Amino acid sequence: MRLFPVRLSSISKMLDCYSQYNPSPLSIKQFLDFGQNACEKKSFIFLRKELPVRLANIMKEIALLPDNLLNTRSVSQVSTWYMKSFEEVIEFEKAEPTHCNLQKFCSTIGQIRNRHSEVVQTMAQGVIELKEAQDGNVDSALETSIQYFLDRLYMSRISIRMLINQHTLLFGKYPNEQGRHIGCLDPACQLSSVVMDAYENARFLCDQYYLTSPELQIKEYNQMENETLPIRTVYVPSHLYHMLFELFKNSMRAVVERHDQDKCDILPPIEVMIVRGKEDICVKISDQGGGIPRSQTDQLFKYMYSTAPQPSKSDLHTVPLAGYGYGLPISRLYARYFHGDIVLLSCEGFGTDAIIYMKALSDEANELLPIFNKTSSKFYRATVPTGDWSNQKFSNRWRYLYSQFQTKND
Ligand code: P4A
Repeated sequence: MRLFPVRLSSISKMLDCYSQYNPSPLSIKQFLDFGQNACEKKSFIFLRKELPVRLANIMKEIALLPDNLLNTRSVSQVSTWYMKSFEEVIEFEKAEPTHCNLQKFCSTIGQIRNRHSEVVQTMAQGVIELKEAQDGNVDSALETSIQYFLDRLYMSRISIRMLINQHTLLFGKYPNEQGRHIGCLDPACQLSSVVMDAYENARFLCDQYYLTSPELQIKEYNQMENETLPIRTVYVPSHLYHMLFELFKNSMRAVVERHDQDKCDILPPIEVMIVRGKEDICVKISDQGGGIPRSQTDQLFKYMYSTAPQPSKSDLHTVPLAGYGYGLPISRLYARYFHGDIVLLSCEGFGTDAIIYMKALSDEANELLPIFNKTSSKFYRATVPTGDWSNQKFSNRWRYLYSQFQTKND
């Protein structure tokens, strides 16, 4: 009978201990070098410390969430998953890197990845539960801390999944015969092919939903090399695909809805420009979808605005092309994860440019990781941020516009 509380308290001591370490960010170059001289023991020894450090850092922040969010069924579910995973990975703290233990480790972290596969949907559900419990009254202080927290939680999750994927792809049961790929990294990722792939899949959805879709035009400009060669870089193609797919869905929705009235109208194409400079690689997606006011571009990255109850899944045609889920905020996290970014520039009345920035040099593409410390914990205790500029809140107008979007498409 005494076993349980004793074990529980030792786990929470471990959590305190590991949360005091800062995560160690890796660069794309380090992931690549490491994968090319793959050593499973080294990877195991790194991960058995680094995984609990990253888990503990974010678990400390989960614990600081306001009670009304933490106590929702969904968020306490997520919190339980983290506890369980921390417990499982900590088992390897002092394990010898024997063949048997290495195998067990692989399957344990694989299980952890599966356990956490629905964290994003579940957190979104938690936010809906909170909204409902408060009759839709979520003050701006609460909204700000939810934004702050979710950005950090999802970034931590992206990074943990990257570490797990690299290890399991390189050393797991099915060692990869993926050609040039190093785990989930492509050392020669051709940007235009990821662009076309994302476009085709977004277009498929667009055609199903609207019975039409805009064309694609791609241009490349390579400042650095022979201009006839397609631009390539070291990157995680699935991350880039995720960002592009999301941006294409937005552009297609804007273009088709804007030109809907006039059935004979030819849809203006979506133009993609891929550019390599010395420091940055940019992928710019330009559409003539009518754009949005400048005051609302920031709102598109807010989790609270994109959180709406799921439409019924029974009728495929009720699922809108874009607008649900956390597409944009999470896409921006993917870009920022390796010190890139996503920026939206809209000309209201004409169209929108979305730019994906990536670091051109793989040793500058470092993981960007949340660190739990005094500064981050202060954030959760902060009350309403008092403005020190004479601006006004414009959120009401956007809320109204967004509700128009939702009803139109649901
Ligand atoms: N104009 N421009 C965009 C949208 C509109 C746009 C839009 C009405 C707004 C919300 C939305 C999808 C599209 C665009 C490209 C972008 C982002 C927004 O990358 O043309 O879903 C939430």
